[in-house]
Amino acid sequence: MSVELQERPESKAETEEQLTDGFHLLIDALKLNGLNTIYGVPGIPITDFGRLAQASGMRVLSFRHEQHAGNAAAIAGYLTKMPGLCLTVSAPGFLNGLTALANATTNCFPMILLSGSSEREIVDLQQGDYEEMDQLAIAKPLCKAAFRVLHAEDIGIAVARAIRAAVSGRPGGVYLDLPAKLFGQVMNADAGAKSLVKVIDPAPEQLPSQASVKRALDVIKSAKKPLIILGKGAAYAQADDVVKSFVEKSGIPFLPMSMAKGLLPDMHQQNAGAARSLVLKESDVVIMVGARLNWLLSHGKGKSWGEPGSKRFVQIDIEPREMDSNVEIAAPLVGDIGSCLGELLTAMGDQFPAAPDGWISAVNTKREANTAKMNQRLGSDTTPMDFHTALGALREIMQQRPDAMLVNEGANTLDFARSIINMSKPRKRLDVGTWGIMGIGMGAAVAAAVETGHPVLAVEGDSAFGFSGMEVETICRYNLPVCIVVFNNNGIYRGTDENNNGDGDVAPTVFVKNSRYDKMMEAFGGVGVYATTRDELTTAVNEAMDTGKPTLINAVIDENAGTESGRIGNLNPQSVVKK
Ligand code: ADP
Ligand code: TZD
Ligand code: MG
Repeated sequence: MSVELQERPESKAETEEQLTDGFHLLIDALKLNGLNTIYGVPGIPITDFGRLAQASGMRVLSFRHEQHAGNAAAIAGYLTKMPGLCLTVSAPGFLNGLTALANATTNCFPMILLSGSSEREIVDLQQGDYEEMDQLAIAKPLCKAAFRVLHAEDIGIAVARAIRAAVSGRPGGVYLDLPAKLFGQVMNADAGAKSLVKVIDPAPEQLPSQASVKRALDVIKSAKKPLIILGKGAAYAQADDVVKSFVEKSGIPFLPMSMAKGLLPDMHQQNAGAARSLVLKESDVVIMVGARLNWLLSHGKGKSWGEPGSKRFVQIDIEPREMDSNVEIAAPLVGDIGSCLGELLTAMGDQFPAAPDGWISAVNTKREANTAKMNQRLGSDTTPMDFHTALGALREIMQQRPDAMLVNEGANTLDFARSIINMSKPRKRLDVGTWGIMGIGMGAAVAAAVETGHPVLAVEGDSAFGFSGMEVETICRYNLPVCIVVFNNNGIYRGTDENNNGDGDVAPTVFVKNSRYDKMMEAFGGVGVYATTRDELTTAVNEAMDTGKPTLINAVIDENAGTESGRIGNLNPQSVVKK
């Protein structure tokens, strides 16, 4: 009897105790840190997590394939400076998301891949659990940091660590491993709330040393033919005013890397993009601002850079190990773009010597000549359209709609669009980035629409589009203002390759001729347009951008128009042995 009496008040207390669990703690931890959007694909063990997150007011966007959800998360990170979230199921879903995580890390975009995983005890003994895989070990070499959470009370600290790892220093991808059992773990709600961490100042300013500022300024002042190269790190930094002040106060010509286009308007008179070969070859001091001297800049050496030893580099980067990665850096400036350029501006004072006249006029002359040549080609109105006809039309549209977001992938479709379509505002151009990866298109388009609310124009090679094409259903489902233009030239680079071996197969680069990608969009209730002329293309894009309706325009492009590998044919080994 006495035992019974003692037990009763205890069990009453138990029923009154407010509880929380792993599901809710994770949602609360993310929301506490302002992370309110999840891109993912549901399934065991995270289905209920997605439902509960949505019920809690988070935006949960389901994709058809994790890679595209991951690409969306990466672009969300690039646009917001806070990690984009990608949610995947264990093993196969995790692996599908991993390409995006690795790509984000390579591009210095902050994202967190949250993946459900199977039970540690079974995985570690390799006893064949449902979707068994040692995900943490596999993720580690492909991202900036990887953590596993085994206890509900650690969720708060794990999310905090993941956020800091993603956005501090050089941004990148972070993996958070969430075993199925974690979600159902129950704990006292008050203790749970106390276990959450709101990250204070996740990406603190990083000031350069005064000595490095002085050294950089001395090098810049000594230049006769200075050049500034702006990279996507500078766009990411959101220090737009400081970048503009530095460029304009110095009067130095600048060259924007692909995704840095629009950081200063492409029409800016110091933009040396149209005189690229000249400025790379002739410059004597090159100021790198958030751009790496990787393959995209021929590693800072070789023929395109002129005489060996003719250059000195100033490099501004948040990652100290980037310095001297390919060539000697005469003046490394380690810190965030805003702080470094701010310090340089202060040190420049009011009496900063203007960039030498002869250099500026040589650059201007070259730029004007090349621009005039290009403008002539852009007026072209061929049917079937070639790249200049179709992109001439899109260039005009983008000029009239400076707030629109541009997504771009393909080979010729990418290279021509990059040089033809001017950008007027920062972080509007999203493309294949450091790896030249195909398949970012629809994920980037979804994130661009969701994160900015502006209309999105996705300019896609027909091959490039195919990598993420099924996500047109996602775009229709969420009714996003995305207009996709598929540059349909019947294949990879061009549609004219032939197979002569007699087996009846087409060549490896050729697709079904005259495909109707527009019908894919119609299948999900979007608008499909088949465009063969410049006028038809212009009308259809304008209508899509005005109405905001999900639209796919199949733009018929002359199958002879492209070249192998677009502008990077030099990287493409070709056999000289004919058999
Ligand atoms: P691009 O492809 O446009 O040339 P990269 O991706 O090669 O640009 O280079 C971007 C660089 O910017 C990286 O080296 C990265 O460390 C750096 N970076 C990123 N964010 C910042 C920042 N806030 N401040 C300074 N450097 C940054
Ligand atoms: N797979 C992945 C993931 N990334 C890649 N970059 C490639 C394959 C190889 N590749 C390119 O580099 S461009 C490209 C492929 C398949 C497609 C080019 O064809 P397209 O563009 O139709 O998209 P154009 O306009 O016909 O040149
Ligand atoms: Mg093509």
